[in-house]
Amino acid sequence: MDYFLGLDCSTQSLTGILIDFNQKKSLYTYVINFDKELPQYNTQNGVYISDGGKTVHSNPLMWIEALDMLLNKFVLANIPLEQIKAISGSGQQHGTVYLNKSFASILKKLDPDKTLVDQLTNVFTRNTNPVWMDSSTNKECEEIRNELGGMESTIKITGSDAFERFSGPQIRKFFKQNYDDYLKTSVIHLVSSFLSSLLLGKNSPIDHSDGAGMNLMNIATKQWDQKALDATAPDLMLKLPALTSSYDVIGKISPYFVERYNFSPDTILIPWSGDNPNSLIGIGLTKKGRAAISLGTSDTYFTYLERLNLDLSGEGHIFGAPTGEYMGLLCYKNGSLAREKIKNRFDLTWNKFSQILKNTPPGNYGKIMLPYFFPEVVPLVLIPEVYRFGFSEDDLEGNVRAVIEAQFLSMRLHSEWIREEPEEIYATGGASTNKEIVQIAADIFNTNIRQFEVTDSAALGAALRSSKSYYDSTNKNIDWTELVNQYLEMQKSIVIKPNKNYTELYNHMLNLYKKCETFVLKNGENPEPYRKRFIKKYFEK
Ligand code: ADP
Ligand code: XUL
Repeated sequence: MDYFLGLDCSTQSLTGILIDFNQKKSLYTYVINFDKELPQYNTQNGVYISDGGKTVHSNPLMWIEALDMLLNKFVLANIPLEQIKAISGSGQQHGTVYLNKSFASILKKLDPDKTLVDQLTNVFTRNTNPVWMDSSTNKECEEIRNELGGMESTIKITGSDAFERFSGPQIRKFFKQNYDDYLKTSVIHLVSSFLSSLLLGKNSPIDHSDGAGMNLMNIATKQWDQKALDATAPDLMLKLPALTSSYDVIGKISPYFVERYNFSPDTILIPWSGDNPNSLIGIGLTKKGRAAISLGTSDTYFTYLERLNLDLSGEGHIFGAPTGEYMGLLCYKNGSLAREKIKNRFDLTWNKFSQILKNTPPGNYGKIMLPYFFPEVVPLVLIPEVYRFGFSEDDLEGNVRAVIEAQFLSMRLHSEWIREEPEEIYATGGASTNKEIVQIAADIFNTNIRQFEVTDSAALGAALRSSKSYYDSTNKNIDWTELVNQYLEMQKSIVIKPNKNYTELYNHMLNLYKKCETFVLKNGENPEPYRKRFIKKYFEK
């Protein structure tokens, strides 16, 4: 039996998917929701938000406890963990975990009679740690960018401009504000490499794909970049784990898991990676011509890239692809949580929300929203504020349609640099199950959107990555595209087609949206006359 396990520690939950590669199906999936199942940590949507929304942290002990809980669920469900050949995982990107020197020695001698959380309480030099939603490091970004010779040069070195949520600026802030604790830190992990270390029983390397989201790795050589490290914090090289390919075998599972959960001691481990790189594999983007939208806590738009293609305008990112090449990505902070703000404001269910989308017209009578409920990454908005053109915050139907149209108009507008007009866009993440939302995306992009039954593409991608490395290690080489196609072709999917009647309307609305954005963020001309013409053309017949 060729069983593989993929884990995914995302913003709001920890998911485990066990797949049977021979039968090409997922045998068991379990999700631990942090707020609901670990209420003692008092998180909201998996995080702690303070400082007017700028500082966003999570709790690494909560993730550790979730891992114990998840594996217990697998045991209770009589899942034959001893049959698993290989494991990999996925973590929300950019978040950093700060550990003291006891971490490695404690991992080496974990007692299988005790929980992980009981043994790892004192290994941190920071009790809570910044995650991708944090935008409190604007100053540090500026300092790093200047030190590296400006935005273009920062992008050329690290694959992205210096971004508030990226690990380097976050590490710099910690070094500046908590110097003593920085000195006590012997290793700084990403969420992915931190959890990977638990399974491995020692410090795990960081994989090239997730490492690219730190502003510390040289995007061309895939090594730590000494200039970027020096621009960030002193002696940082000594505190960072090694870098490795996403598909390397990094070792075998630690005896703790063998004894406590009955894993086979031969289970091999593949480095964990970021959720977006894992999703790239989980929905099968292993060659050119397709793009994906992931509608999770964050919304992302991403695509596989055969070669390095930098966005010198500074909005997009280049990460590694787990296949060894690259991926281009745009990230929106105002994803599901922004949609939920409107849903909760009017006390709706998702069903009712969808009904409203169905019953309101594309173009929304010219009502435009700039949905910055939280600080935004694309375009950069540090102080959250929602702007409405032509309607009020009490307009139920107007708000529901406006938030969804705004999200996809913005995505279409800002993804031009990587778009290459995909033949099809694949959708994944929690909100991709919502047909009405996906229909609006298809109409705005004027492209077919494929919706999969499996929405946990990050966990599935991790499981598929582990299968690829396992087969490589047994000399049963299967090419990446063949491997993902073999598995994914067996999964159910439906295609949502764009309604061509709205192509022209959305082309106009895209310009209108751009004018509204430029007006608010760059002191552009007042969009009102253009908006009036739009209304006249489409709604006053
Ligand atoms: P993450 O992996 O980032 O934690 P998920 O991909 O699991 O997030 O997505 C979780 C989100 O999916 C929830 O916050 C919720 O808003 C959204 N969601 C779930 N069901 C629906 C639905 N039917 N329509 C729209 N959004 C939904
Ligand atoms: C990507 C990003 C988010 C996180 C959480 O750059 O910040 O997508 O990975 O999902």
